[in-house]
Amino acid sequence: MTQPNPSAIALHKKACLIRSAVLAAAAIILSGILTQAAHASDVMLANQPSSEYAARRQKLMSQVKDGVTVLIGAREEDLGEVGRFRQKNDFMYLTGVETPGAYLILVPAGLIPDKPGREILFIPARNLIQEKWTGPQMGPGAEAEKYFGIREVMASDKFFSTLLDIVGSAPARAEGRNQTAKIYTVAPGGSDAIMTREGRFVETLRGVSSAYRILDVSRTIGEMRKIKSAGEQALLQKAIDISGEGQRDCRNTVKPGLFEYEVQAVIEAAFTRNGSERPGYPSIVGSGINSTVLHYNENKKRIDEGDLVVVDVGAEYSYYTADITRTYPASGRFTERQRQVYQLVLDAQRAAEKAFKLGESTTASLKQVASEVIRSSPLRDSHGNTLDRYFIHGLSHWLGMDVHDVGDYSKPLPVGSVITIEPGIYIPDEKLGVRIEDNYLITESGLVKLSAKIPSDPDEIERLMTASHSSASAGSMKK
Ligand SMILES: [Mn+2]
Repeated sequence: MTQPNPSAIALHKKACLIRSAVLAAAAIILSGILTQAAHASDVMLANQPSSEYAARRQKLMSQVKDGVTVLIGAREEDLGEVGRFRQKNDFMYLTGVETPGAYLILVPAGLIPDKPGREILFIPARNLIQEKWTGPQMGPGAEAEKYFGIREVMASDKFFSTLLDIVGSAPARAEGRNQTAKIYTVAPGGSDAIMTREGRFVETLRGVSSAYRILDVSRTIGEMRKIKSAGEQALLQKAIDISGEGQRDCRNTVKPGLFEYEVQAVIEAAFTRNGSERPGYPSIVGSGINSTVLHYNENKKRIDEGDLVVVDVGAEYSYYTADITRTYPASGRFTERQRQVYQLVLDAQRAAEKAFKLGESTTASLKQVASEVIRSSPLRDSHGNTLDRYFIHGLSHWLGMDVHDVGDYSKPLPVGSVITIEPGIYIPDEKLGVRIEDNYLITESGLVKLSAKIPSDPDEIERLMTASHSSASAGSMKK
């Protein structure tokens, strides 16, 4: 299958933007970046020091000693014309490099007898014509090596031949009847995996030699990413605090007559205004019947009097995303039924928090606690059933660079991991959905609720909504 060259299309589409001064300006900016790099011993890459990325690569190589690890970075055209460039999370986690079209090869020490380890980043050679549109890019070579803190930075078009050289010089290992050289990569899954770049990479390798054994490294990286360093925790806290600003503006805005997308706009404006690059996932603003649809994100309905509005949003900050859900009564006051269900969801969340025991609790054990709270409540649906049948999703997931972050769930929650606790009850017959979701860090002394400052108490929510709505009408009276 052939593909058009998307970057050529992009250049054509943007041709009206040509400014001859841009290239000169770009060159000046780039020289500024490089000068800065030459003086800084530890460059910050997406708000984390290059030394931290280097330590992650070392740790990965200490766990994957019997083969070469290869990662493929995102390309400018991967999101087409609609998306801003975003590096892939595994690649970002190990390099901090946001240059489009990059590759990484890690060769652990001793894989090639008597040779030290190697880490090679491949980035495209500079293209001054392209840079007129996309801005200055760092090219391969010594300056990039210093800037990124990576031992070798070569041109992307050398990636495949360099990989074959390295694999060829590693001694083949007898394994069963075959002589194999192991290549670890993020192997794609699913039925159309072969259509992905990673899938084509794997197929190409298989075409070169049947002696290659290609293995998935994503679980190993996933277990590393599960434990957040102090620096990562700070970025998550920032993402959570920005999401709190969005929830506050939402609380002050939401009212009957507005469309869900108007509320979404207010929330995402708060994200952008506070330095968030993008929402970590499509914002969910679901009112009335939509409050019972878990991943509703069309946000097109007009909010009615008496609706509950489920607002599940998360700002992304430097590649880390929050995931906060609040449920608001559109008119500023819960009905008695809404308040009972809301209080039950809150009780379930608090019970799960309280039940947490380091070294024992798993996401499954916490879910059991929350479900039991809902099951044992006297509240019933119109058929007399208990409400636990309306708690239809998991209680918790890892949170990090991915909103549903990577990592195994089978073991007790470890220190340094970050989870959500998000019970919910969704009764379509009553057009009544409630979800309350907060974010927690696991520490030696227990759970720390990172989103504690974002109000979820029903009395407080009513008080704050009433105060903001009456001050809004007082403001309009003055005019
Ligand atoms: Mn969530």
